[in-house]
Amino acid sequence: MAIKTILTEPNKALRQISKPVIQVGKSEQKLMDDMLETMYAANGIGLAAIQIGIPKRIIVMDLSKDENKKEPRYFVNPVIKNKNEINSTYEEGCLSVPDQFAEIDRPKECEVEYLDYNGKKSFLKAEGLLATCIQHEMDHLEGILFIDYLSKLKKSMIIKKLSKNKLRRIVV
Ligand code: GNR
Ligand code: NI
Repeated sequence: MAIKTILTEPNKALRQISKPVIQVGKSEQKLMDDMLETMYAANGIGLAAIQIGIPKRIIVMDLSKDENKKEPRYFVNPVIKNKNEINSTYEEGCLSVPDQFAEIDRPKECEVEYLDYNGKKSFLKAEGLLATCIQHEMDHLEGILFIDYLSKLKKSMIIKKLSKNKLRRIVV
């Protein structure tokens, strides 16, 4: 397993549309292992493959609060089958938008069809933070970031800040 570098906005790679996985084989499983390790190292609760520069429709997640009780989840080629018309609001953050947070509305519940770590067809009904996180990750597969839902002004302020931080990192 290996910890990979997480791409941060602004970065065109994050805007790609990720490609479906044809078969869940050894290389996809290795990618999922690396993604999970990278996510844990960054203290995130979810990660999409594109965040480490790989445009494949793969997501990993772990919402467990207890570090000693890991509950990794893997989603390959996820598709939302149904979503609640009622929204709920969560304060979202993103490892690709470091240190920025905003309240985002999304459907409160959703049903997802996907392949698991072993390539087995699976189905999940999600609500609460799990539903929010799955939708946040599935947005990454379409090149969408949570800041895209903010006003033009708020979004441009965040991108400006991130660009400045990137420059400073090069200088120091
Ligand atoms: O770590 C993360 N926390 C989080 C909090 C609220 C809603 C979504 C998320 S996902 C984020 C990790 C990440 O960037 N995944 O793409
Ligand atoms: Ni994210």
